[in-house]
Amino acid sequence: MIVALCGGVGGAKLTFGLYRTLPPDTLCVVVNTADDLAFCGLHISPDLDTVTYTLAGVAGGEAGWGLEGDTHGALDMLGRYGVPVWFRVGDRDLATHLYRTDRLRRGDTLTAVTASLAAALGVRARILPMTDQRVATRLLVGDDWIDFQEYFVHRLHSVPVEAIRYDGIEDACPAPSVLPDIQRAEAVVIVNSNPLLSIMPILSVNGVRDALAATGAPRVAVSPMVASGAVSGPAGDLMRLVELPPTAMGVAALYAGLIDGMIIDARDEEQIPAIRGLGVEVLCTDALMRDERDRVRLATEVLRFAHSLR
Ligand code: FO1
Repeated sequence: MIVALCGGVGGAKLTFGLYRTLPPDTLCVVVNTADDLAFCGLHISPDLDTVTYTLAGVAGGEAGWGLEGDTHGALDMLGRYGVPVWFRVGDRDLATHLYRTDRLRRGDTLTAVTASLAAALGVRARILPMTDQRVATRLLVGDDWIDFQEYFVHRLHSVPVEAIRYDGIEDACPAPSVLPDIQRAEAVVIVNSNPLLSIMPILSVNGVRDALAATGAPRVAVSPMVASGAVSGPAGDLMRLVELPPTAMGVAALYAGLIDGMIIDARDEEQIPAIRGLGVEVLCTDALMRDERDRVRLATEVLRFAHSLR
């Protein structure tokens, strides 16, 4: 069993590569749920859906979220009723949120619903929410704490953020098989997701950091920073909140004590000595994923590197 810790679109690409490289039922993906939101009474879990759709091969084209070729008829009608529709939920995607919300209201857990959705879409990897409880990332913008999707989608992550918090994290227990899966993993891969928005919420769930620190399995992280900046999104900018540089070295420092190895891009080669100085081994390669071949190539290199650290 290989365990991957993952957020949304960027991380899902490498996770797809892992899924294609490994026997499918030997991959377990622990997914950030601190981006979850309520929309018209529906429970939306964007990162869980992005990972599930990506592994199922039905994810939304260029953008990477939602379903490929989806339409927005329902959203357009909601707009006519005066509902804010900046969060673009597609018609077929809506079915996922209806199904999830109905099951949750009947008392099922997010873990159970996620497993049903994945199975229905033919995904054989185990996809786990980080927790079955509600955790919500909130960001301090000016004098206001705003919701994650308000920041990320509505304000296009272009406003200055003063602080981040994960509401509910103190009481969040890991979803039932998260800790056992980390404990029996052959290797743990922290994929190239946004460190503060996607990975830190997972690491902050009670017991996850301790389980990672205690496992004897090799633990590797793939840097989302290439050439001293994030490949996409606000990851680089947010690193200043933890007083770390927006570089592979900064991410290695953030994960220090929890990783044995780091995969960085060849353009960041000069950072190798500093990262090794943290006690973290380095694999330097082409860390950009332009297409499906790149995803599989990088995943293969990541797994080979992890095994070399055993
Ligand atoms: N991201 C956007 O940038 N704009 C959207 O309108 C949007 C809608 C959306 C609907 C369903 C879903 O599962 C994801 C969606 N996302 C959208 C992606 C999502 O907000 C972010 O990628 C993640 O939360 C960050 O990991």
